[in-house]
Amino acid sequence: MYTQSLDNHGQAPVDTAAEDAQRCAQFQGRVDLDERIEPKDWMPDAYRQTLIRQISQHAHSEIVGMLPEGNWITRAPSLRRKAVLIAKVQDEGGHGAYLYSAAETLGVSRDELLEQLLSGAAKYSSIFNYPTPTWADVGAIGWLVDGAAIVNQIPLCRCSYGPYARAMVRVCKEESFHQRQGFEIMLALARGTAAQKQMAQDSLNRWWWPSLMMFGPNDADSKHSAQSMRWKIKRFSNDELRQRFIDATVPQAQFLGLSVPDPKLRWDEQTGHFEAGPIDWNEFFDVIKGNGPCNRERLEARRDAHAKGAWVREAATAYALKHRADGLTRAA
Ligand code: BYC
Repeated sequence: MYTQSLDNHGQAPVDTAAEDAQRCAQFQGRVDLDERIEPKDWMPDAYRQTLIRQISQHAHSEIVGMLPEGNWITRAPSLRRKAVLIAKVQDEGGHGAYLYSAAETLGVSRDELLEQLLSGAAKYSSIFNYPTPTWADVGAIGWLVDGAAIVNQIPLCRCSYGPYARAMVRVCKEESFHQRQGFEIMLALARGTAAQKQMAQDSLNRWWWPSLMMFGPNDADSKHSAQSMRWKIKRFSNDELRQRFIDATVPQAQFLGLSVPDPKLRWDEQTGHFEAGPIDWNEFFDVIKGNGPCNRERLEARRDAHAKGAWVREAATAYALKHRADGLTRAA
C-alpha cells in the first residue's frame, strides 16, 4: 500500500509497504542471528499477535491448571504431601503471574486477557479439562503433565522474545521439581499395596493420551508452527517434542512397573525411538472446542475465584494509589 504523509512538505510519497518489508527483513535478520527481541524493539504486528496468543494461552493454562490439583489439597494423604502440594499449586499461580506480565509487555492489559479467559473466548491447555478422581491423579499430573510441560518449555527458554524466554527459565526450574514430586507419588503407589498400584495404573491409563495431546496437533495440522519456527518462538515442531516426551517417559513407566495404555507402542531399533499408536484427534478437538469432561466446571471455578478475589484487587489498587500519592507528597 502506498500512502502520502500529510506533512511530508511536498516530498516524494512514502512507500510504507517497501518500508515495512525492509523492517521485516531487518527483524528476521536479527532473529536469524539469535538476537533477543525486547519490548521496545520494532516487531511485525503478526509476531506481536502470535506471542500475545501463545503467552496468554500459556498463562491461562497455569491458573486453570491450579484447579485439578487444588481439589486435592484438603484430602492429601499426609501433612508432608499437603505441604508439598500447596507449594506446587502456589508455584503454578506464580507462573501465571510471570506469564501475564510477559504478555503485558506486548501492549495488552491483564484485565483484557482475563476477560478473554472468563468469557470462554481464549484457549487454555486441553489437559486441564480432565477430572482428578483419585490421589494418584496428583502423581500422574506431576509426572506426566509437568513432564510434558518441561519438554515443551525448555526450548522456550531460547524463544526469540526476551521477556517470555526469561520467564521460562524460572518456570522450568520449578516444573522440574513438580515432575519429581509427581514421580515420587507414583513410585510410592506403585510399590504399595495391590490396590495402590492399581490406582496408579488407572491414572496412567487416563492421563497418558491427554498428555500426548498437550503438544498440539500433528505437524501437518499445526497452523502456526511453520511461522513460529521461522520467528524462533518455537524451536521444535509439536511432533518432535511429543516424540521426545514419549522416549523419555516410557522407560520411566517401565521402572514404575506400570503399562503404557497403548497396545501399538513398540521400540523401533532402526530409528532408536518408541513408536506410539495413533492419537484420537477427535477427542482433542472436542476438548479444545469446550466439550471436554470438565471444561464448564473449570471455567465456572475460575469465574467464581475471580469474583471472590475482587476485594483483594481493590485493596491492592488502593494500597498502590496511596503509596504513589505518598511518594508524590514526599517528592514535592
Ligand atoms: N490445548 O498451530 P498449533 C502446565 C491450539 S501449563 C489447547 O500447533 P501453536 C501446567 C492452538 O492454540 C502448560 N489448545 O498452535 C500448569 C491453536 O489454536 P488457536 C501449557 C491447543 O501455538 C499447571 C490450534 O490448536 N503450556 O504445564 O503453534 C499445572 C493449532 O495448534 C493445544 C503452554 O502453553 C492444547 N494442548 O502450538 C501443571 C506452552 N495445542 O490459538 C502444569 C506454550 C494446540 O489458533 N505453548 N492448541 O485458536 C506452546 O508451546 C504452543 O502454543 C503449543 C501449540 C505447542 C501448545
